[in-house]
Amino acid sequence: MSDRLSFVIPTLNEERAIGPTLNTIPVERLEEDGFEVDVLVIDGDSTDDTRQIAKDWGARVIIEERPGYGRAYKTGFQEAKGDIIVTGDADATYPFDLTPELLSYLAASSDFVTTNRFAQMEPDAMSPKHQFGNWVLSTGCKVLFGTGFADSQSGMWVFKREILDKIVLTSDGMAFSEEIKLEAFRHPDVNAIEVGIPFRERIGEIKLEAWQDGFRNFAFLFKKRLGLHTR
Ligand SMILES: Nc1nc2c(ncn2[C@@H]2O[C@H](COP(=O)(O)OP(=O)(O)OP(=O)(O)O)[C@@H](O)[C@H]2O)c(=O)[nH]1
Ligand SMILES: [Mg+2]
Repeated sequence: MSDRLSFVIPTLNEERAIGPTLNTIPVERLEEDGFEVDVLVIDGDSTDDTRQIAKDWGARVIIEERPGYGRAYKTGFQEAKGDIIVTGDADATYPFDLTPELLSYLAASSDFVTTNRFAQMEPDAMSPKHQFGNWVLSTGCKVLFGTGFADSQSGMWVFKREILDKIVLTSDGMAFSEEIKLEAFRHPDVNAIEVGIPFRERIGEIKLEAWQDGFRNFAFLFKKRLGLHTR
């Protein structure tokens, strides 16, 4: 396995959470394991201290003022130099401390690992409304595409960079999360799996707009199924 690892983390006004999030990346442990670690923060139009806090921590801060979660990731993936990419929100919810364990799936034979937050979710980590929305979208993925994953909206993925040459990512919004999973799971040359992780309560304000994003995500699934999505 190669030894360059890029963390790609999108931020929009996460001044309370970005520090605690970055602090959970086990940089020393990963370096001991032979990885060169590169941490990228892809900042949207933050008006708070997010960028400064990330810079002070030692992250490479890239400004992507075009709006959208998916847009931030597309820019981040272009900038990431690692042969392996690890993603997650800047809200202290995802267990970056478990990166070494997640990497072991790539060493075994997987190319793309997505995570299932329902496996070990803290009480209050996700509202019943969001859990229901996630269930609807995960079921939509199964019905429309025949692919099975439990958590279509999880934002923590660990994957080999080379898969980006095989899959097509079009969404600029929150639907990016289900799109990358659908692309990876449906590609015949990509070995994709889902594994359970702990999921913690968010620090700071959620950016997801439940009804609007939920509806857009659902519409995205139909368009993708009909081949109407565009690059
Ligand atoms: N650069 C950039 N980052 C964004 C944008 N919108 C959201 N983010 C970041 O993307 C991550 C996901 O947003 P969240 O608000 O946590 O939404 P979510 O994770 O889908 O919702 P939960 O699953 O309930 O946590 C966070 O780190 C946000 O700061 C954006 O337009 N631009
Ligand atoms: Mg989040």
